[in-house]
Amino acid sequence: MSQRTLVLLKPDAVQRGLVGEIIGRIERKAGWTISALELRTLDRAVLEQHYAEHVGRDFYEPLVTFMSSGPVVSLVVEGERVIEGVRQLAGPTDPIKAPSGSIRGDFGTITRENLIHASDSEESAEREIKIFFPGLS
Ligand code: 3AN
Repeated sequence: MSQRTLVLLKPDAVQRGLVGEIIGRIERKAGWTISALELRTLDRAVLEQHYAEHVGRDFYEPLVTFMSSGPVVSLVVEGERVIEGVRQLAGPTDPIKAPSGSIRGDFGTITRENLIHASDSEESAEREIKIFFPGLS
């Protein structure tokens, strides 16, 4: 089943020079393609939409501060079971609990600075793609 998903390479990934490494892992999965890609620094309004479900949580303010601290790479990836697949490549939210071989497991230590966001469902993917790439049909 072909799907599309919204992926963000967070400010820590860009600042640490891990963009090529992470996109390379995505590109090497058979049949997945990148259909949109942009580097930009996110403002609060975009982050409030993107993280609407987390507003009011104790980690929300530090998360928004971190996510607006430098440029992120946003991309849309399309392909077979790509929603579950990119989340599998990313690993669990807490990088210390993430297995070796996953992006968070290989490169992360801090839950907030966990390198990558990937949509968690088809509904989230469509909602998030509209936020980051409103011109994409
Ligand atoms: P995931 O990105 O694994 O789907 P979410 O959607 O639950 O995780 O959380 C969104 C982001 O919020 C995470 N990627 C992480 O940066 C941050 N976050 C989530 N839980 C925590 C936490 N307990 N402490 C600090 N930051 C958190």
